[in-house]
Amino acid sequence: MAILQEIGAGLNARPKYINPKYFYDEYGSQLFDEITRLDEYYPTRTETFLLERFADDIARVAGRGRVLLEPGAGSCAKVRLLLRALAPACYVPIDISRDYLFDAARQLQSEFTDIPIHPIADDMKSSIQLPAKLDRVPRLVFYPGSTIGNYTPEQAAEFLRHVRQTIGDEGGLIIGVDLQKDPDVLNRAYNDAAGITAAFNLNSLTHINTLTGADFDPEGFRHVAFYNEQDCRIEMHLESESEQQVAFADQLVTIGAGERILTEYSYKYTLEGFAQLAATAGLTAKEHWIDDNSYFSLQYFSA
Ligand code: AVI
Repeated sequence: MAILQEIGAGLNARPKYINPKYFYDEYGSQLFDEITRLDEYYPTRTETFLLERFADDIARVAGRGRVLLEPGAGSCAKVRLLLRALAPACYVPIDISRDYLFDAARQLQSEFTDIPIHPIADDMKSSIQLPAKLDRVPRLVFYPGSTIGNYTPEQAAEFLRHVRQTIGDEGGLIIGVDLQKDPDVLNRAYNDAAGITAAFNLNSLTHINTLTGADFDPEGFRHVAFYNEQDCRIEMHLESESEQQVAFADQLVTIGAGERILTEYSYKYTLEGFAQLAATAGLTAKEHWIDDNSYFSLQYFSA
């Protein structure tokens, strides 16, 4: 079973790791929602402000009447702030959670009756098949939330290459990218006083227990998050309080006292650094929008 193999490989690696996708069962998604409303967690609030404030300018630069594709669209929340301004020929939200995606798309369609919405349940790795009449309409990819920050730079470059392939020679990309800043601001954002991020991190163990029948005891672990200044990334780990053995699949995994399981990277970029990365994928930086604190950016790239 692929999932047992994937998680098992991480638990047997040195250092141990768990893929951040395991944060997101139903409870984890609720916790993430709570994170986005925390005082300390500036990214969502700041990006929302930028989308509201600059929607018309973004549409002027990125172009109206395009086919708008959103990988990992989920609840399609942020695109609402751009749809009127962009007036796309068609909006194509893409997500692997089929039921959730189709519900969100149906709701959106009832609010934006004049914009055709064509949800696709996929992981964005395969090529996108659209109605033939849209073949010649330039494509625009929308990738908000600094989700790109959760990829290593190599994975990010691979994703951007895929975007470049998807949009062809006439297309563009609007992307939300979190910026490098005072490490205190970053450390606070991932170590909130209410402990929501800690609960979110620990929930990956409960989720893995449910999926695989493992017997992780979340109380035996502590949330650790810090900004690694050298690599310009937040690292989240789960640190074992004591030496313990966890039953996983047909093995017993030993986790030493103080040993950490890596659960997430969240890379922070400079505008120049991200433009360079995108250039390796054949994307050209055209415009960006940032808040007064220079905390977060929306960036537009063309093919
Ligand atoms: C989803 N992603 C952009 C979030 C981030 O900030 O890297 C996930 C997150 N992890 C802890 N808090 C939020």
